[in-house]
Amino acid sequence: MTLLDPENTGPEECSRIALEAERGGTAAIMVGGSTVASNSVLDDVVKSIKASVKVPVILFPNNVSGVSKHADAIWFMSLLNSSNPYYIIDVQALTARTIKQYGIEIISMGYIIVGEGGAAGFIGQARAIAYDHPELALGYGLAAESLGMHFVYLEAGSGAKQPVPLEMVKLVKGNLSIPLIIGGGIRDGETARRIVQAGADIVVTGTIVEEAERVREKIQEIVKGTINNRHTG
Ligand code: 1GP
Repeated sequence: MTLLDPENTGPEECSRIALEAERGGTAAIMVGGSTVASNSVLDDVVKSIKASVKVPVILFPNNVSGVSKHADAIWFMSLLNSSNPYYIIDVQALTARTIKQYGIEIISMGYIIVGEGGAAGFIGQARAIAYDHPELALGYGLAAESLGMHFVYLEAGSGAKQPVPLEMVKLVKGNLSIPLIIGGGIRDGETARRIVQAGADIVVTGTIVEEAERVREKIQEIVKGTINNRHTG
């Protein structure tokens, strides 16, 4: 999946990148960013993307400002390892009624910040799980599953120098029954291939897509890395 941040990129550029990403084989466009502060800016970006692509457009909200009625779906996510209950349950309670009224698809997800954590970790006041403690990531992942959440996302932070380590992906996926999403710092097809081989069901790339001169080719490279490389153990 391709992540676009409306704070970095305007509506026209987002729709151009989204279309190229779709042509490159992305499964969905995710829209969000740690510092999104304007619903109207988000609305404009989502509308513009929706007008140009057929793949689903899924919100990836950072706060109450991450909600738009123009999307197909929303990751209804809880930052499980935040030290602030606001990001665990309060922002969800503040937005749940509006999201239900919008009628967009609601997809529950346990969001776990690991490693450096980037801006998401800072804003979300996460107690980021160090890379050498995969067992802690597993604990939070299993807690998400046991609470009835449908997806788990291990987030290294946008632009992370090192993506989520393979050992952490393996341990979490090896003990989890729900799909695992991995994002943060994935920049090439080979890294995507290794992460999928370790057990990721979904790989998210953002920064590299916003920076790439040839978006379609970059996405093709990453998608190629993920196809037919599924972990089967
Ligand atoms: C961030 O996991 C996503 O929320 C994507 O990270 O920007 O490093 O690809 P990148």
